[in-house]
Amino acid sequence: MISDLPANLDAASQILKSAARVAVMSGAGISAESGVPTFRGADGLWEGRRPEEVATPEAFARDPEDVWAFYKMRRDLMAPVQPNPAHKTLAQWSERFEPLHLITQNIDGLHQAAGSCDVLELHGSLWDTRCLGCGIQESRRDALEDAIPSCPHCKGVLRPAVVWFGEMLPPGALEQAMEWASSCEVFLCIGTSSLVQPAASLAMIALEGSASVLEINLEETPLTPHATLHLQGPAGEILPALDARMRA
Ligand code: BJW
Ligand code: ZN
Repeated sequence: MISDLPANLDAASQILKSAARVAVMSGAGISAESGVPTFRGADGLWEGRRPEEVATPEAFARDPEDVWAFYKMRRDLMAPVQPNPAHKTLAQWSERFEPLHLITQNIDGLHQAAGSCDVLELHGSLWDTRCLGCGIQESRRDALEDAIPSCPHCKGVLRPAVVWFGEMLPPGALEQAMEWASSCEVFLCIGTSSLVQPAASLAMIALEGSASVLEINLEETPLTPHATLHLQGPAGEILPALDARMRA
């Protein structure tokens, strides 16, 4: 299924050309070509550390300074990073499709930096904090100097406003994503290992709703056997190639 990329690109562009309602799910792989490490696999962010050490509420309760050090490292790493041709193509497609619903598991903000509006961030944002005291969530792009930053409103402990394992998604986010997945004609699944729930189930919901599911990934994933087409390659090349074929 994954061997003939040119034929799959032709087939995928035909499917997209005749579609109006498109939903997109992006994962860490879409930002890899911008220089953002993915989570799993060689050189991934989890390599050498167990996710439960840094991405659970229990880890934060145990050692908030250590967890903040991980997120501050990622804020420093992300600050100069720019969107790549995959993010930019999707931003252009918001004009082409009516509608294009963009769902991301990423916390990096690169879709918005590329010009996409109304991005549904299933796992929160690296740039937002939430206060454990008063609950206020706000954007904090400034450098957070303290080892454990505190709330400017109530002096409570701040945490990154991201979704850790064992936590619920932001209120309403899953419901919105499920609605988009069940009502789209094409569901594009880009650069995700399709391992983390409930995000991974959205492609299956789209299939149940008779959508075509197009997967763009360097590798096969648990979704691949179910996908209508698997486009194997870097998202930053595949998406512009699809765009060019759709214009031809
Ligand atoms: C490229 C590329 C290029 C590279 N081009 N491609 C049901 C069954 C089993 C378990 C569960 C379940 N329901 C809930 C769970 C537990 C858990 C879960 O799913 N665990 C699994 C790991 C087994 N889920 C949760 O806890 C979720 N909460 C929840 O469900 O609440 C209700 C509930 C609670 C408790 C019990 C039951 C129900 C919350 C999940 C939150 C995930 N959070 C993280 C961290 C966010 C903050 C941060 O960034 O620090 O989100 S974990 C991490 O994984 C991050 C990512 O968004 C997420 C997905 O990763 P992604 O994007 O797929 O990245 P990678 O690295 O895995 O893959 C990259 C892919 O790109 C690869 O395939 C590459 O090949 C590819 N690639 N370069 C194209 N250039
Ligand atoms: Zn507060």
